[in-house]
Amino acid sequence: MNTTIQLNQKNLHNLPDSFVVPKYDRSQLKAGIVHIGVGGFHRSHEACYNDDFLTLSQSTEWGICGMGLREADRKIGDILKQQDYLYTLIVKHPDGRQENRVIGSIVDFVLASDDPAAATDRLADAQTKIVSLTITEGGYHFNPATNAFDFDHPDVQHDLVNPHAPKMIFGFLTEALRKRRAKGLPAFTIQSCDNIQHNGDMTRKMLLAFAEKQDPTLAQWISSSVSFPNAMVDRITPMTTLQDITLLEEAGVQDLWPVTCEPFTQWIIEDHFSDGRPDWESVGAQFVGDVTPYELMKIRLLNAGHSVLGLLGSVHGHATIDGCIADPLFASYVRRFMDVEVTPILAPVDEINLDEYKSTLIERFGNPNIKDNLARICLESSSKLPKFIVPTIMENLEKGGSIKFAALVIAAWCYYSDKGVSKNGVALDIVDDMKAELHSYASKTEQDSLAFLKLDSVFGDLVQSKTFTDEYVAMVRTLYTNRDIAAQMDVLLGE
Ligand code: CS2
Repeated sequence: MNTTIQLNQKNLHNLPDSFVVPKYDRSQLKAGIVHIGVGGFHRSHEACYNDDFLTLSQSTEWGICGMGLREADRKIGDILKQQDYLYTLIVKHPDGRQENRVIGSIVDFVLASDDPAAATDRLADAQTKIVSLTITEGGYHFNPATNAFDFDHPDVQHDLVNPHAPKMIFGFLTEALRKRRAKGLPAFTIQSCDNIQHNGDMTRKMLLAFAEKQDPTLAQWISSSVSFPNAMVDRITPMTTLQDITLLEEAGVQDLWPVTCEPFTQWIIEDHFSDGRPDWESVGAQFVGDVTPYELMKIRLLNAGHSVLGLLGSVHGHATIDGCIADPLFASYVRRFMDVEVTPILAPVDEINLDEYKSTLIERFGNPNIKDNLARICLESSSKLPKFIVPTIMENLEKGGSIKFAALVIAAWCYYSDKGVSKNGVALDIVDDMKAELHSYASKTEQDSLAFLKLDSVFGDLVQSKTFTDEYVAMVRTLYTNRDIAAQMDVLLGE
């Protein structure tokens, strides 16, 4: 009979040989980093770099304390705690090889909603030198229509008048920094790991907008003391499935929430930190003076490429990114979008050959063992597309470049938001904070072909561009008539 061993510190050295385990003394590790938003991506990326760093350096300063701000984060906190914060990172290679790697760099977890004051104490502790974030693209309270911080959210309103019991990210950071300043401690670095261009600058702008309103003197201190390095982050990390858990059980280990990812990983960071940092460059991260060309390349090609496949693929009836890439029409389409609409607006990146970068992306997307679900890709499209695709369209409109490949994606998104089914009538699993609003705008398309574009908090003033709307209206009408997105893709590729 197969016996499975529970993953925890006590059992760490009794795991099957096929599991790679941390080779550093976790009992000595202090958490120099607090990470807010312990999702799959943090666990496959920063926590993994840090695990490598701890192995190499045997440092005791740079463990990670995970932090969740919402009730929904309770589950990951509980599971991690039960496993002494250990989990398996399953790295899936395209040829079927699988590495099972136990990551040990997380050493604690705090659910901030349980006790906000304890959470801000933790952030304000002298030991905390970096606060890193994966709070999703939508978590920054940025409104593209006004280009400013969105004060309308009820949690923001709450935090403005309840500084000591915050609920949202900028309330927590402001209160923690207030405590640090009062204690005479140096500010921590705030390190965004979200897919937003100039993610550090965006975090700074949003935090200062909030702090300025709540406590202008503190805002000044934050402005002069806190570093917000911009960074480009990359590793495709699909959602964990039951099958992943079962696979580990079959290999002899019970892990209640492993993470799977591809072998590729990249982290390019601007090197300014308020209070020190781990030598992540010793384990493959790259420090540069200006991350702009790298992040632009990654967000506009990889993330946008994902959204292109995600929305067109969902309407067509594909289920996963590799399923799309296995369909030559989709593979050609995404490559053409990258070549014709994105490449011309990218600045050259020193040591990167863009052609190779794009070919590698298509290979990565095609990894048949990753099975990245389109539902994950399309999750929160309302905060992704304004960062991944709309700016590309806007720049092409200014420069007279092609916009048709992207326009069809917006048309598909309209149909997707309106009908909520693929062309075969299969219901789509749409998760978006703006789902109701997206639906309400999209559902007026049959009376007004431009209705969807009028959602200005997503599209800005795109609807004002006649060049764009001429293409878009024709596409939307055809799609609503024949429901055949593949035929439209084919036509565009043939033009
Ligand atoms: C994806 C990203 O969420 C998305 O739409 O494009 O999660 C992507 O997989 C990562 O950024 C890869 O680094």
